[in-house]
Amino acid sequence: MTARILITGAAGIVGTLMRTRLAAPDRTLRLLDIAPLPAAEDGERVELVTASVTDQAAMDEACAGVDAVIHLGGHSLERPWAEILDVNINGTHVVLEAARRAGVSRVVLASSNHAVGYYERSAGEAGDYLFPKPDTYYGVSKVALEALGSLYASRYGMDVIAIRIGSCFEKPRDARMLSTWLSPDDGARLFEACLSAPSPGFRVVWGVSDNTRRWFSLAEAEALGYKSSDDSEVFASEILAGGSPDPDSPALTHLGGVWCTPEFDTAV
Ligand code: 15L
Repeated sequence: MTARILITGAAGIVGTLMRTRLAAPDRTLRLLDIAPLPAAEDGERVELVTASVTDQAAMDEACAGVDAVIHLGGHSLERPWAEILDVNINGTHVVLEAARRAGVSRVVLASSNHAVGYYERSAGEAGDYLFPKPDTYYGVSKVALEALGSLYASRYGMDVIAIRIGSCFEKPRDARMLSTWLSPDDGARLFEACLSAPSPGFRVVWGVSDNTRRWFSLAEAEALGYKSSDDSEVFASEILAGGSPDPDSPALTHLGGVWCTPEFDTAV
């Protein structure tokens, strides 16, 4: 059991979903975000840190005494290049560097399906380690995050696992998410596997539940010890109540869905 874990971006959607799910009696979660975090509940073993992932001194301090880092911090949607470069790309470097300096040998990085969003669905199941094909600047930042993770694993012998998360929400929100959904409980199972797999070195795994309509491979995640228990199909009738969408609609032709459409061209 990993005793003390630093979670960056802990006030975000995934961070909030993981806060209770990664809690354990013999574990302390150090929750870090630039945004306000809800106060600790009675008996909750958390430490709250207000800091930016771009602040090296603050991140050095936040990494002191932790056994592992789960890096969820950064913009979770498309943003202008300067913001992506600063917060997502530079921020990931700052976090990895802080972990290295503090002697934290295991880091789990939140990558995204948008690192490979321009792959067409017609190519079949998306395998592990698919060569990058980002759909946005945000997707580029996730490719950079994976590259930085690889560098820190190769150069410093750290264990770094990048999870290409599909769509991690309480429930799937649309037809595409019937394929890309990572249930919060499966998300916690996957993070636990990433924290405890013996000497994984550098890995890239898909973060997805075992959905009936799944687009992504489970092989590499399962090799780390992950076993999904959820399937979005239980939400299918509710989501598709208004009818099934055209499989040729932009939301369904590429892994990244509508992120591949011109509306997401924020080239500034
Ligand atoms: C992501 O990477 C986003 O952070 C999240 O908000 C969702 O849009 C998700 O991908 C997705 O593709 O559904």
